[in-house]
Amino acid sequence: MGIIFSKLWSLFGNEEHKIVILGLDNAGKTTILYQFLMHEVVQTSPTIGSNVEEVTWKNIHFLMWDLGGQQSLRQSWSTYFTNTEFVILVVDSTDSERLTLVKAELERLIAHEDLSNAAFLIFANKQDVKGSLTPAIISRELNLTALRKQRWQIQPCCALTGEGLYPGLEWIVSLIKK
Ligand SMILES: Nc1nc2c(ncn2[C@@H]2O[C@H](COP(=O)(O)OP(=O)(O)OP(=O)(O)O)[C@@H](O)[C@H]2O)c(=O)[nH]1
Ligand SMILES: [Mg+2]
Repeated sequence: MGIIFSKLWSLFGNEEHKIVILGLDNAGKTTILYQFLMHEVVQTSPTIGSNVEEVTWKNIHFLMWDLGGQQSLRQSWSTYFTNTEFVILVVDSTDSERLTLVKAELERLIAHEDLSNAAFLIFANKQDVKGSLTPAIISRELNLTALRKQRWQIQPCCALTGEGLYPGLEWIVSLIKK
């Protein structure tokens, strides 16, 4: 009965799905959040704390939390993890020097018990910049294929034009509809 009710509830589009948007500072998280919300590029400054917005797409409601990515703020990411269904990990594809740091953060995330059932969408952002790392290289450097516990997908994108963002969200929708 509970399952039937929750299926019906989600069919009528009343359910809200929690997404946390994570990644190092300057990766493009806030830019992505406001592309989803307003379909435009907003002027950002480094996020201190968080931004949260309700985004509706294809009649599915998302609660999107965008957290500040500076080193001193990453410690407090975990306070946002309860009930998180999806993690969007935003990678700056022009920042090859800090990929090992991204890998270390990802390892911390996948090991966190509150995220053990979450699915991970990795945005390889800033693909508009010439010479940016390809999704294949980022996958390899982050060792994504070793990720077995959680479902994951990597998606190239450009937050400035919005290209690639909705194919990423579509993957999330496909998991919700399963
Ligand atoms: N060229 C290019 N620049 C981008 C892209 N996405 C974001 N940026 C720029 O990258 C800078 C940082 O973007 P933010 O969205 O503020 O980054 P953030 O991940 O929220 O950073 P923190 O809040 O410090 O964690 C801004 O100048 C954006 O305009 C992109 O796809 N391509
Ligand atoms: Mg930000």
